[in-house]
Formats: sequence, C-alpha cells, structure tokens
Amino acid sequence: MSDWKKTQCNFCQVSCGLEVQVENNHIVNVRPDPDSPRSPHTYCCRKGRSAKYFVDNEDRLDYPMKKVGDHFERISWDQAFQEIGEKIRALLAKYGPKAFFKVGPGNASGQAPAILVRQLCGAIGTQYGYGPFGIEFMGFYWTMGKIHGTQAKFIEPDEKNCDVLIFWGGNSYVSHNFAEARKIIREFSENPDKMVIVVDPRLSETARMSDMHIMPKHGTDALVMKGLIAMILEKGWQNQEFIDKWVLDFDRIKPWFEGFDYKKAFEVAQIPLEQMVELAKIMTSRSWGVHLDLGVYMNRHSTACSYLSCILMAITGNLLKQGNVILEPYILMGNPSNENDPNTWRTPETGRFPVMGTYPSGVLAAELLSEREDRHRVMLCIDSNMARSYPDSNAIAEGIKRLELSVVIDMCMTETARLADYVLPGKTHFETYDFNMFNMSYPEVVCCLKHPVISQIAERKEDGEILLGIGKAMGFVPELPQELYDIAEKAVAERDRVPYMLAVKNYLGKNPQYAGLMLFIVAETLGKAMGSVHKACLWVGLMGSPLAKTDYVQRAGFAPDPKYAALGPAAAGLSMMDQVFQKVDDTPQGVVIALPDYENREKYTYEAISYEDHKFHLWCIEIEENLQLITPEKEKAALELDAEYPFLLSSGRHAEAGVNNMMRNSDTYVYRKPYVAYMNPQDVEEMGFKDGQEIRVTTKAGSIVVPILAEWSAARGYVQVPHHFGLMHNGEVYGSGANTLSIANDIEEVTGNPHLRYVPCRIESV
Ligand SMILES: Nc1nc2c(c(=O)[nH]1)N[C@H]1C(S)=C(S)[C@@H](COP(=O)(O)OP(=O)(O)OC[C@H]3O[C@@H](n4cnc5c(=O)[nH]c(N)nc54)[C@H](O)[C@@H]3O)O[C@H]1N2
Ligand SMILES: Nc1nc2c(c(=O)[nH]1)N[C@H]1C(S)=C(S)[C@@H](COP(=O)(O)OP(=O)(O)OC[C@H]3O[C@@H](n4cnc5c(=O)[nH]c(N)nc54)[C@H](O)[C@@H]3O)O[C@H]1N2
Ligand code: SF4
Ligand SMILES: [Mo]
Repeated sequence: MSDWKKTQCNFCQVSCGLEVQVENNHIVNVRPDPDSPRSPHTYCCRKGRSAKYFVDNEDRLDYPMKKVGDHFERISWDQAFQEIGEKIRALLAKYGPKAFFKVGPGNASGQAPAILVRQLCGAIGTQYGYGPFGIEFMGFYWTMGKIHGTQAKFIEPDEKNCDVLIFWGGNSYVSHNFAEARKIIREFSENPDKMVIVVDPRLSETARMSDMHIMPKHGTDALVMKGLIAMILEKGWQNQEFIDKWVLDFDRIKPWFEGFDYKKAFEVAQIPLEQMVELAKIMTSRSWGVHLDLGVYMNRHSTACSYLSCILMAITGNLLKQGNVILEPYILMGNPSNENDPNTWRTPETGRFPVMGTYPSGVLAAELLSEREDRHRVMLCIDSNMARSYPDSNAIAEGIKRLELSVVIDMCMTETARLADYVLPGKTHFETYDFNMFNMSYPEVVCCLKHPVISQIAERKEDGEILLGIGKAMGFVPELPQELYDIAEKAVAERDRVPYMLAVKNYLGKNPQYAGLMLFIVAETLGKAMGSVHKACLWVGLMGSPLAKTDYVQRAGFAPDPKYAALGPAAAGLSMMDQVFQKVDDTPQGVVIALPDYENREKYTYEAISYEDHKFHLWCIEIEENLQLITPEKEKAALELDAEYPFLLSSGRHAEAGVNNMMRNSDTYVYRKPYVAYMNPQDVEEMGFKDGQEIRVTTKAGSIVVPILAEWSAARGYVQVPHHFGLMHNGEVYGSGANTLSIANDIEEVTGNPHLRYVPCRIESV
C-alpha cells in the first residue's frame, strides 16, 4: 500500500482537502484531509470520494486528435499547435477578432486555465466568452456591481456570526455548495438559538432540516420578495439607523414598494400571509444570512431576485453589519463588465451584454446558428461539455458543426469534443497543479495549491501548457532574452522570486508593446522553471492580489523579507506576497493567507464597499423598470400555462451522485440509478402513471424518455430531471441530457440567466 497524499477535491468551488492513496499511478482510495484549513472538520462529500471514477475512465484522452473526414486521427503536439495557430490567424485576418470566442472553463475547483484563456482572448482582442457565470450568476454579479460598486466582489452569508440561515431556491444539503454545508446546516438546525429557513416549493433535503419551510408557487420568488419588502416598509419595521448611515437613495427606492398589494402577491404565490408576517418579523429582529441558488437564479426574474434580496439585507441591517458579508477573491476572477460603455460588445445575433466578461449561455445556441456576417466562427472550448451543459443542446451541437474552426481542450472525449476539429488532452487537477480563486472560507482567506498525485500518463498536458502552446503558435510570446529564463531558474532554486519579478518589470519597461502579454511571458519562463504553467499563474495572481493592498495579509502572520522591506513599500509588498506563495507551495493542505479585520465591522464594511461614498446604492433604472412588470395581476397572468405544455419542468437538478457533466464513468452508479424524474405521487396517480414507468417529457425544444421516481417530497405540478446524464462512457450512454429540453433564448429579461428551473412541458406515457 502506498502512502496517503494530500490534495484537494476537483469538483466544486469549495475545494475540500482530500487525502488520496495511489497505487500504480491510479487513485484507489480517498478520504477527507484532517489538516485542511478549507474543510477544517474533515469534511468531504460523495463527489469528492468518487474521484477515482472521474480520473480513471475509458474515455480519457491521451493524445492530440484531429478530425479527418468523419473520424479522428492522432497527431503530434507540434502539428496540433502549428495547425491551430495558423488556422486561427488566417480566420482572424479574414473576419477580425469578433469571429473568435471561448467557452469555459467550467471547473470551479481549478482556475489557472481561466486566467490564461483570458490572456489569450485579450491578446486576440476578442470580448466574446461564455462560461458557467452565464448560466447561473448573471443577475447576481450584475447586482453586486450596482449595489456595492464592483462585480468582482460578492456577498455571502456569514454562517459564523448569524442566527438564522436562509436557503432560498437552493438545496445545499445535497449540493454542498458552501464549505462544510451539511455540518453547518445540521448545527443551525439542532441549536435552539439558531434557525434554518428554506424557501422552496419542494420539501427538499435541506427543507427537511429546517425550522421554517416556505413553499411558494414555482417562479414567484420576485413577487414574494417584493411583497416582503413592501410589508416591512409599510409597517415601519426597517432598520432606519442602518439605512441612514449606509444607504444612498433610500427615498428613491421607497416608491417602488408603496401601495404594492403584498397580500395579493402572497396569494398569487400561494403562501399564507401569517407565515410571511412571521418571516418579516424574524428578518427584522434577528441576524440572518441568505444563500440564493438555482431555484431562483435559473428562474423567472432572477436579476430582480438577486437585487431584491440585497434590498432586504439593507433595510433590515443585515448587509455586512451582520448576517451577510462581501468577500473579495484573492485573485481577480474575471474582468468586471460595464454594459453602458459603448466599447462593450453585444452578441451579434441577440444583442446581449456581458457580466464579469461572460455572455449569457442561453443565447449561445442562437449565436452559433446565426447567419450574420459578424457571427461567431472560431471556437476554443476548454473544460466545458457545452453540448450537454448549455441550453438547447441539440441546437448547440448543430451550431458547433457549422463553425469554421473548433478546438476543444478536455480530459475526455466528451460529447462536445466529438463535434470538434481538434481535440487536445488535458490533465486533471490530480495530475498537475492547480488552484481555486473562490474564497469560500470566510472569515479566513485560504489559498491551496493542489499538488499532483498522479504522474505523467501518455501525452496529456496541463491545460495551461496547452493554452500557452496555442498562444505561442499565434505569436503571442515574443522572443525572450535567455537572461529571463536564467533568472527564473535561479529564483525557483533560491525560493525568492522578487528578483525575477523585477527582471520582468524591467523587460516590459523596455518593451512596452508586450505589456499586455505579461502572463504568457511569465508562463513561458517561470512556468518552465517551476515545471508547471498553472503554478506560475498562482504566483502571478498572488503578486497582483487585491488583498496585498490591505493589512489582512500581515494579520495572517506574513511579513516582507527585511532585505526588500528596506527598498520601499513596492518591493516590500512584492516580497510579502512572494513569501505567501512559498508557504502555499510548501504546504499541500493549504494556508490561511489573509485575515480580514472582521471583528471591526464598521471598518470592514467601509472598506468592502467600492463606491467612493462607501454607501450601498440601492437605486438603479433597470430594476426600477423591471419591478413595474412584477405585480400580482401581471404575474398571475404570466404564470398561466399553455394548454399544449401544461406541466412544469426543472431542466436539471444537482443530484447527490452527479457532478454537472463530468462524471462520465457510470461505474459510480452501479448501486443505484440516479437518472430518474422526481414527481409527486399524487400527480403520478392523477395522470394515470405508475412509479418507475418511463415517461416522455416534451418541451418546445425537444423530448426525452426518463423513468419516474414518485417522491412524496416533490412539488406538485413539477417534474425534475437531473442534468448529469446523456454522457457516453465506454461506448454506452446512460440517460439523456436535460438540455435537450431547455429552450434557446428563453432567458431572464435584464441580464439573461436561462430559465432552466421553469420550463413548460408535457408528459406522456411511453
Ligand atoms: N439543464 C441544465 N443545465 C445545466 C445545469 C442545470 O441545472 N440544468 N447546471 C449548470 C451549472 S450550475 C453549471 S456550473 C454548468 C456547468 O457546465 P460546464 O461549465 O459546461 O461544465 P461541464 O459540462 O460539467 O463540463 C466540464 C468539463 O470539464 C472537464 N474537466 C473537468 N475537470 C477537469 C480537469 O481537471 N481537467 C481537464 N482538463 N478537464 C476537466 C470534464 O471532462 C467536462 O467535460 O452546467 C450547467 N448546465
Ligand atoms: N451533487 C452535486 N452537487 C453540486 C453540483 C453537482 O453537479 N452535483 N454542482 C454544483 C454547482 S455548479 C452548483 S451551481 C450548485 C447548485 O446547487 P443548488 O442550487 O442547491 O441545486 P439545485 O438542485 O438546482 O437546487 C435548486 C432548488 O431550488 C428549488 N426550486 C425550484 N423552483 C423553485 C422556485 O421557483 N422557487 C424557489 N424558491 N425554489 C425553487 C428546487 O426544488 C431545488 O430544491 O450545486 C453544486 N453542487
Ligand atoms: S463539497 Fe465540493 S469540494 Fe468538497 S468534496 Fe464535495 S464536491 Fe468536493
Ligand atoms: Mo454551477
């Protein structure tokens, strides 16, 4: 038996610490890492424990492949880079940078490729990019930009300090979408001084742990939130002291709610008034934090919901002061977008704008099928199985085939890869270094460098190395002086990279035309010296970390090397962050790299708000207009279903066993078959079906066959299918893709999340 090696989980942004046992270069066992500061109570969920099925599966790619006629042929890396570089350059020369777009990466647990692909798109000069943000977080990050001044920081509930934890449209007990979710939900549930509140039409696994369960009619959350605010303001229950101190524009938003018939709103949402009064009393008298999730984000009026939830936090004094905190990733996760800047591109066919540099995934099918001259033509898709994960997957597949060039980087021969012109084999985060920018470990900021636990197999490369290869082939890495390579080698050997940083600055000072290619230059030189482009990306990220501007890093015990401290604040800052990098590199379970001054809430709040006046800005024109649509009368009419599609579908459910579209090896499902449609037993009986029988679910986009699982916890009038299936493994396909059923361009009106939790459908016997 081999030793246990430390790393982190590959499957979600939480990145729990794992220890894995490796035999003959295969993972044979997984357990939670007791030393991990990311999951300090030895936590990991079923997905993490299934790592071996993910890494080992027959559809792993080992060599670069090129489509020749109707089949793939193995080619060398040199040929792949050369041909891809040449073809992209030729197409850019013909159509300009607007023809090029990227999709992905879709794996939130390893984000070096995200930084590099941003560099590549920047060098090409394209703004077009799609990714998971565009499927779930458009309204949320846009709201962040409006409320506190930047899309780059986000609000999370402060579970460490609040009394009441609210889950609004999320099922965290199953999706484990924050650190140690199950443990924290259990603690809140068992503690008589604390409360769990769940807002979900279904008696979800999380709702079963709750002290209060509110069951709105599907798709009515915006109406409910608007009503709740109207009621609080009408009764004068708001926290006026907090509002006076921290909120700009309160008088401008008050009219949005005045005279709003909240009783009628709750009636339309089918929630008893007394329950809403009780909720309002709790929200105005206790500290509460809220997790909004896909039941809301992938539903009607999702931007309004994100926005209204922030207004609720503000008027009850739970925005930062207690209950909810603004978190800043230690590395910038994307470029904030400004849709009002005339230089910000809109999608050619559908005219949509980006949020955090990402365009809505729900319009991609229409963009790919566009006939316009300025349409998308050249695609780089990295770690995204978009032909399964994006709305209207049949149209997406058609669209990929029409592209003039499609390159897919993935660890597997996915459904998307099969459609591409070139397929390039990536490593997993178990085979190379990677890291995660999400800081889900409030109040500490934890940074982990995932260390490889499996050594080189065939010709797989780390994603970053592949992106660098494409960048080089396109001429984005200039001829560099040997000196830069030598200084990098020395810096790594001496565990001090400050001289290297200064050499890079010096080089760019003399060659300012390459300033925009800094990341490629570091990847090429320091990446080589470190043996990993991803590791070099972490170093770059830390050196430019927004945390370096605060005193949080010192609070975590870091200080500059005295020899640099003497050279002034700039050198001292670089040296301190370099020490952070060294400690992270030396500590495979991860390190607390910063400690925000969260005890001093006033100061923390003040610093966290990016607006110059350090106030929350609650008014904005888009929401003012949007809220006019959200009245009990209009909503009641809008919620009527068409006779042809009289039932509702949740296209997607984050099922315990599945991991988005990554868990291809169906050996993980030998003991149970999770490809089932949840339906309420009463609906099943009334419609004349039987538990376990196959049904055909049909929407405007398509149709799939799926067996029923009659579940007493399922909501009435609603069928939920998981979205993890329809993946080919070893020549066999288990289940069908839920996105066959989701409708292209059926997106939310303000920022554009798809309506995947609200798809009208019809159900028939097979
Ligand atoms: N209908 C419907 N669709 C949905 C959802 C839904 O609820 N309903 N949920 C959506 C959500 S929330 C999300 S976040 C998106 C996700 O959708 P995407 O962002 O498209 O991600 P996946 O489809 O899971 O594809 C991830 C790909 O990355 C590859 N991969 C994973 N890890 C590694 C690695 O370490 N290295 C390399 N080289 N490759 C790797 C996998 O093989 C897989 O092909 O899907 C969404 N799609
Ligand atoms: N096992 C597993 N866990 C995962 C993932 C995975 O693939 N597998 N993926 C991860 C990712 S990328 C994400 S984004 C998260 C998503 O995590 P969640 O958002 O927690 O996942 P969902 O299963 O979509 O839960 C949505 C909930 O919203 C409810 N809902 C449906 N309609 C409405 C409505 O109209 N109003 C309200 N209030 N609620 C409604 C549903 O009943 C359901 O309980 O999960 C993460 N965790
Ligand atoms: S919670 Fe996320 S990171 Fe932790 S084990 Fe589960 S999937 Fe992996
Ligand atoms: Mo997600």
